Amino acid sequence: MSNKYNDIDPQETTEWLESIEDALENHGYDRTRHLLETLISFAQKKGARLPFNTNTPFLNTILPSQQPDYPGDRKLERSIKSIIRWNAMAMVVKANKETPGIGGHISTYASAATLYEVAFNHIFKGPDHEKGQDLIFYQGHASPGIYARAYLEWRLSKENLHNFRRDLSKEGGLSSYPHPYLMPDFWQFATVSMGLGPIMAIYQARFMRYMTNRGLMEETGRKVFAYLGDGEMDEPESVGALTLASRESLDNLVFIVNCNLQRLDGPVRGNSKVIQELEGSFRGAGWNVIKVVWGSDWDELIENDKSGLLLKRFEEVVDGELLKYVVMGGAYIRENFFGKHPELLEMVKDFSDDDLAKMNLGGHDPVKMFAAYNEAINHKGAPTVILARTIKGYGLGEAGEGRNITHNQKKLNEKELISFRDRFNLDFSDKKAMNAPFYRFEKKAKEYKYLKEKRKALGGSLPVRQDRSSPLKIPPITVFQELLDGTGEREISTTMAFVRLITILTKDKKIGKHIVPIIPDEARTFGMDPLFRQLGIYASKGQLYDPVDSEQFLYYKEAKNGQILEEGINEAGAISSFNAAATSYSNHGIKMLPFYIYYSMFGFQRVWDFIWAAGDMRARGFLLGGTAGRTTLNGEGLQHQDGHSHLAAAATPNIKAYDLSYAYEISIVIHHGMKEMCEQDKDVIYYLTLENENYKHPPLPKGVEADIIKGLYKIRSTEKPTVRLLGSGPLMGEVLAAADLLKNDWGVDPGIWNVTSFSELRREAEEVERWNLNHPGKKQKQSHLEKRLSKHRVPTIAVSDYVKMVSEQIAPYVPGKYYALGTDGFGRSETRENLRRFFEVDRYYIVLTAMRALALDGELDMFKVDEVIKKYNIDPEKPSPITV
Ligand SMILES: Cc1ncc(C[n+]2csc(CCOP(=O)(O)OP(=O)(O)O)c2C)c(N)n1
Ligand SMILES: [Mg+2]
Repeated sequence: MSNKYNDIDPQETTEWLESIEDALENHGYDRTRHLLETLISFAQKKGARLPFNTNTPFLNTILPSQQPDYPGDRKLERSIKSIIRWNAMAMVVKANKETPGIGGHISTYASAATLYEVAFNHIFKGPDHEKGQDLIFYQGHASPGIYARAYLEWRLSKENLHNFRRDLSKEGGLSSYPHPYLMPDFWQFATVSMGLGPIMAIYQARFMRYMTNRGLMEETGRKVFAYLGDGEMDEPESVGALTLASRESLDNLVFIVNCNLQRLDGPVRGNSKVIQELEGSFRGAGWNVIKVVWGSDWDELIENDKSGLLLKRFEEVVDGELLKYVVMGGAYIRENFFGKHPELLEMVKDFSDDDLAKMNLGGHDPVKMFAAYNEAINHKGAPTVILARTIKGYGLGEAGEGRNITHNQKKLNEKELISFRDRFNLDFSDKKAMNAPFYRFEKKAKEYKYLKEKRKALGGSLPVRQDRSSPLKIPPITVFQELLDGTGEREISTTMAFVRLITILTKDKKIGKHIVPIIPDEARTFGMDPLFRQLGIYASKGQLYDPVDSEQFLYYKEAKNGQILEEGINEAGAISSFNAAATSYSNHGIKMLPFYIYYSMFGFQRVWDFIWAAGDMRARGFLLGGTAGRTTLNGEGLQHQDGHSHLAAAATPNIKAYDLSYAYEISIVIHHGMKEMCEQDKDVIYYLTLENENYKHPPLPKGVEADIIKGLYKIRSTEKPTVRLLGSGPLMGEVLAAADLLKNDWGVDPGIWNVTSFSELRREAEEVERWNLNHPGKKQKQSHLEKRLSKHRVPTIAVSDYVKMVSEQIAPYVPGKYYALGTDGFGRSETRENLRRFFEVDRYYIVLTAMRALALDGELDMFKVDEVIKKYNIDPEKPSPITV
C-alpha cells in the first residue's frame, strides 16, 4: 500500500488493517465502508485535517472475485472481433492506397475494439428491444470499426467499405465520421468535433428524464452510452457539465473513456497519469468511477503484492513511461519497471520477456470490460464512467502500436499486413493478406449466426437511426390572431411579441405539451418570467424550498413536471438541451418543439459548433437570438451587441434565418416553421432575431404571407419610384422615417420593402441562377427578387442592424445599383440613437445614401447631396465605425 507518511508504529498499523480485513470478511463492503466513513467523520470532528483525496489506488475498481461470469463464447467473439479489426484497418489502408491523402484513423478503433465488441454482444439495447433503444455516442474517429461490424452483419456491402470517405461515390460511400446528415439511417449523433459528444450525452440523458418526469415517455431503463477519447477529455465542454449529471442522478448515463494515454501528437499526460486525473475529476463531481486498468493477466501478480511494492511502482510510473513499455517490449519492462526492486523481479522470474510484453490491459480484456459494463448499467443514483486502459494502434505492431505516428500511418507495408494477420490468427494466405481484402463470414457460418443472434436478443442491429414519430397537428394561424391584428397604439418589442406567441402555443391543447422553452438565465430579461408560474421550471427533485418571491405572482416555480428548461448561465448546456429536444422525434419517436432563446451574441459566436452538429443531426426547432441587433441593444456595449450572427446563420445549410420587424411576421414565420417540422417532417432549424425596442406593430397586410416566408415583401409602393429602400428587422423604423424625410424634405418618393430574410432570398436566387446556368436553352426562371423588383431598375438602399455583408448577400440578384448600410465594427455602450448615428444606419444616413445614389444616377445634382449633409448636421469627417 502506498503511503506518504512515516509509519512510526507499524504494529499498530497492522492491527488496524487486520480489523478492516475482519470487517471485510465477516460483514462485507457496505459495513466496512460504514466503519471507515464513521472513523473519518469522527477524526474530522476532532480536528484531524485529512487531506482531500479523490483518488483510489491505480488498480481495477472491480476485484477479480467480484467479476461475474462472462456471458458469451470467448473464442467465437474473439474471431469475430479479429475480423472486424482487420476490416477496419483494411478500410483505411485501401482508401489511402487508392486515393492517397483521403485519410482515416487506423489506431483508435484498434484500441477500442474490445470496448465496443463486449457492449455490442452483451449490453447495447437495439431499436426493437422491449425496453427501447439505448442511445450511443460513438467516438467519432472509431467509425471504421463500427462500419466493419455492420459489414459483418451484412448491413453494408463491400462497395460501401471500399468507398469509405468517398461520400459521393455512386455505389454509396461511408462518411468519414458519424454524420446523421449523410447517413440518416445509420448514425444518430454527430460526435467528431471533440467535446461535443460528452456534454450532448449528458444533456441527452437529462432530457430523457425530462420526458419521463413530464409524463411524455415511460421510464424503461434506456441508457445513454458515450465513448470518448482521453485526449478529448481536455476539451472544457467534456468536463464542464459533469456535476449536472450527478446532481440530476443520471444513472441512465455511462461514459466510457478510451484511455490509450495518447492523442495525435503525443501522450495526453506524459508526466502524470490521465486515468488518475480523470478519476479525481469524475469522483469529485459525484460520479461512480470504474477503473479498468489491468487485464486478467495481472490478477495474480496484484493479488500477490503483499508488500505493496507493485502498486507503488504502478503509481510512480508516469504515462509517458507506460507508453514506452508498449513500444519497447518485455526485456525493457523487466529491467525498467520490475527491475526497481529485487522483490518485483522475483515476482516475474517465471515470465518470459514475451509473456511480460503480452500481459493484457483492462480495456483489451472482455471479462474486465463486461464486469465494468454490468456494474455501470446496474448502478443506481449516479452516472458511471468507465476509465479503460487501452493501447493505441493495438495489434499494429511496428506499424504504429503505441507510437506517436499512429495518425499519419495510413498505409501498411506487406510485412506489416502479414504480421497483423498473424497477431490475430486470421486465416488467409500471405498473398491474400498483402492485398488487405475485406472479409466476412458467410451467412451459414457460426460466427455470423452468433453475431446476429446476440443482436437479435438485444433488439436488433446498431447503429441505427429511425423516425418512428407521428405527425403533430399544428393549429391554424388564427391562434395568433391578436398578433396578426397588430398592437394599435401600444408599443411593444418583437421579444414581447414572441413571448406572447409562446404563451399561446404552450396553452394549445394539441401541441402545448410538446413545446420545450429553453433559456440560459435570461428569462426575466426577455420578459418570459410569466411562464415560470404558468409552465414551471423543470427540476427533477421538485421544489425543496419556499422561494423568496413565493408571495408574488411571477415567482420562481420549480416542479418535477416543469416544462421550461432553465439552464443557468450555460449556453453550451442549453444548446445541448436544444439538440436533445430537437432530435427527440428520432431518438424517442416523439416530436418535441424546442424554442431556445438566448442573448444573440452568445449564440452562434459561442456555440456555432453545436449548432453545426444540430444541423448534422437533422435537428428541428427554433433558435431565438434575443436582444439582437448591434444598435438596437443599447447600453450593453461591445461584447453584447450582435451584428453578425446572421452571417453565421446564412452559412449553416439547414438554418432558415429571419430578422423580423413585426409581430405578424413572427407569427407567420414560426407557424410556417412548425408546419415544416411537424407536419412535413422537414429537418430545419429556424433562427429568428428578436429585439427589445418598443414600437407599434401594424396589422398583417393582405396577401403577403408567402412573401414574408420567401424573405421580401412590399410595405409601400409608389407609382414611379426613383429609388428603393429595403429595411430589415428593427431598422424598419429608421427606413420608414427616412422615407418621410425624403418625401417631405426632398420631394423623393421611394418604394419601401421589408426584408425578412436576406439569406433565404439569396439561397432561392442562387438556386434559380444555377438552374438557368444549367439550362441555357430553356425558358429562364426568375427569382423572387427579380419577380418583385425588376419592374423598376432604380438604385436600392438596404439597411440592416447587421454587418453589411448580411444585406449584400442579395446584391448580385437585385436589379440596379445596390447600396448597403450596416453595422460593421465593435459595438459601444450608448443610446440607440447615438449608436445608429455612430454606425451610420440612422434615417439621415439613409437619406444621404439615397440622395447620393440618385445624384450618381443623374437624377439630381450632387450639390443637393451636400445640402443633405448640412441640413442633418452630418459630420463628413466623423471617423469610420470600422476602424475607430
Ligand atoms: C474539436 C476538435 N479538435 C481537433 C480534432 C482533431 N482530432 C481528431 S482525433 C484527435 C485526437 C483524439 O485523441 P483522443 O481523444 O485521445 O482519442 P484517441 O484517438 O486517442 O482514442 C484530434 C485532435 C477534432 N476532431 N475535434
Ligand atoms: Mg487517446
